[in-house]
Amino acid sequence: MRRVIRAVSLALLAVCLTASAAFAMEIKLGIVTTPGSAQYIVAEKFKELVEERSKGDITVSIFHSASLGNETEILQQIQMNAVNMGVITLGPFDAFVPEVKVVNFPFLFKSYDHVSKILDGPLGKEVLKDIEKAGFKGLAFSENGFRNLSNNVRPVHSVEDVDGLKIRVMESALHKELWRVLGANPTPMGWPIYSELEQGVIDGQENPVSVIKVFKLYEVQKYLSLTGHVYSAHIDVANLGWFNGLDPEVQKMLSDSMYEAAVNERNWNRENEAGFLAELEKEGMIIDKNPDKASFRAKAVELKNMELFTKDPSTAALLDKFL
Ligand code: EAX
Repeated sequence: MRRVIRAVSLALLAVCLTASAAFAMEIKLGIVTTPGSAQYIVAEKFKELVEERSKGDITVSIFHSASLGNETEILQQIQMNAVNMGVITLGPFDAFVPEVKVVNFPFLFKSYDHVSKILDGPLGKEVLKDIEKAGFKGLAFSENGFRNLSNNVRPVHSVEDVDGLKIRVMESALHKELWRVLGANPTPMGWPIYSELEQGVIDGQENPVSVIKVFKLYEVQKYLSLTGHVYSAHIDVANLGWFNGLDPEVQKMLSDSMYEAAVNERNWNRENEAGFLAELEKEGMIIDKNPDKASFRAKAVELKNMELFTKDPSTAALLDKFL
């Protein structure tokens, strides 16, 4: 009898384990930055919402601090579904989907309100749809913010002051071309870049205030100019085939959760930007709060007529809609 009971309970246990395995799902999500960063704040909120709403059936594992490699490598892993999702800066994205570089066009957005209006509207949806061509499901836009130039050589007020500076840029043809047009010597590199700045391999870099603060770049950069030259978004993505294979209710829950996580992070960035800037000043950075943006814009606008935007008709058409 005892043997029978044992056999039955083992069978029951096996059924339970199979049933829970059928429901349980782990989502692997990759980012290149560390806890406290914008991407992490998106990932963390997404994890919280999804685990709560799925009542624990779905867990989200966040692989951060470039433990999976740089953003280009994370995107490749998402394409293969070795990683299911990511919060990826738009810079490295344009090698996979040329159209997305339109969002990084210099001086495209007037303000954060303008950004929300466009990226949450039909044009933003069009960009998210475009990335499906490369096997990505675009769920939402989150942000690093407006990018500003920092360097260790001299104060930069107008574009002439950029001349010859060795500036690290994201791994993106657009960013490389932009800094070439502005007169710099652009050097593409994946993130992180602290030690390259510290060792003087590069003179400067460009990033939003939140990134300069969170990654303590003020320790290795002296001059900051609030050029605001490019709005730096992240696209919050999933592997398209994996996502489409999920139950429609789960898809909706993941989309809604990612959108809420993105809006929550954008608000964090926007509410904290002035405070972060004050801290950079306190840390001793010499800040030009009112550089001659018009001089930057006059050169940057030339990009519109370059191959980068003219070669691919669909990218050119999308840029026209944005401008
Ligand atoms: O999110 O590579 C970059 O300059 C990004 O802005 C960085 O990953 C911080």
